[in-house]
Amino acid sequence: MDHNKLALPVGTTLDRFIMRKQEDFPYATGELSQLLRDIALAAKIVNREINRSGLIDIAGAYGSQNVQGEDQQKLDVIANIRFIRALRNGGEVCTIISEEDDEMIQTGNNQGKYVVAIDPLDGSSNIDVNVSIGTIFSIYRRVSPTGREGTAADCLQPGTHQVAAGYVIYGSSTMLVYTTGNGVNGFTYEHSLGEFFLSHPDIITPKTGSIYSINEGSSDSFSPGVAAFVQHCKDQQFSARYIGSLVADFHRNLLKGGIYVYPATAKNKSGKLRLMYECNPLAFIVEQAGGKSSNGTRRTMEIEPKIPHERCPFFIGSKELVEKAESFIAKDTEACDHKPAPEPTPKKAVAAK
Ligand code: AHM
Ligand code: MG
Repeated sequence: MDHNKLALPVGTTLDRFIMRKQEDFPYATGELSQLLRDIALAAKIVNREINRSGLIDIAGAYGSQNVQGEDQQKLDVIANIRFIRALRNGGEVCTIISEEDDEMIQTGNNQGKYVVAIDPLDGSSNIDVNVSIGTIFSIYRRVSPTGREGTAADCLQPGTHQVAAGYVIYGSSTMLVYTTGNGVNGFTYEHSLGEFFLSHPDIITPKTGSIYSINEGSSDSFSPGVAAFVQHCKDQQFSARYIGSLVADFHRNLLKGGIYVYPATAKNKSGKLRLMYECNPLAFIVEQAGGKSSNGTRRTMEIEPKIPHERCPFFIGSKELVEKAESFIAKDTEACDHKPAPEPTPKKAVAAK
């Protein structure tokens, strides 16, 4: 009897995977590895809180608004506390910027080499209705000298400077997906063992796809380029899939092929999503998986951030689809450039006295 069949191996845990990867870099100090483990620990705790949110009084509105004037859910606040606490206790991070906080958060670990940008719970308006939600994070090496608090320059680096990024999706199963710039790997949480196990090694996103994800409720205020791209998706008989929870929409498209778009609209003139907490980390992941991310005209990760809560239009997913969207936008821009300038309005004749 083959004993292995009686007890199948459980697979590679996230901890072991991180350790093995660290061994590839002989001079690595282990701090980044520890930081990723801190994030995974907080994710487990947040996962627990989310799972019991229907049973105890932590679903629903907290009664306050975040810095961007959006209603905070209780779980938004809880997730923010959990991640900040884990990062502070870990000691590797000097400064955090969070979608939920107005100001930079100094952890007191002035020797910490890293800064973290985090959206602790994205799509949280979906909590009450059992729709998948997520955490999105981005890790940068500080640029200021250690031994003092992190600075705005540490926190406002372009996405190309990320050393790691990832997300956690709290869905029908809970997964952590991350990159350190050497491919993308996904881990599924095994509740009974309390561990993330490698389930999606070396994720590669399809070059193209037939899913488009955009909130068409705002179509009246799409630019002509975006409207033409959406029409193109319909002409190709693509499937429209939009949950309204970025991590869930992104994760599906990453695995199946497709495009997620949050363009500029009348309500959100620069788009709704935040460059530092949502766009850059997912852009790093999608590029590492062979996909593409853009603001419609420019690579997301090359945008120089000016403020932590900066927003930008977002086109992300399969390379060919993002390029297609960009080409519709470029045609529209060209058409605008070639339109004759409007005739100046004639000045009213001043009545002679
Ligand atoms: P949040 O950070 O306040 O949760 O908002 C971000 C969410 C994304 O998860 C989602 O894709 C988008 O907002 C949905 O916005 P809309 O309802 O305008 O389509
Ligand atoms: Mg968010």
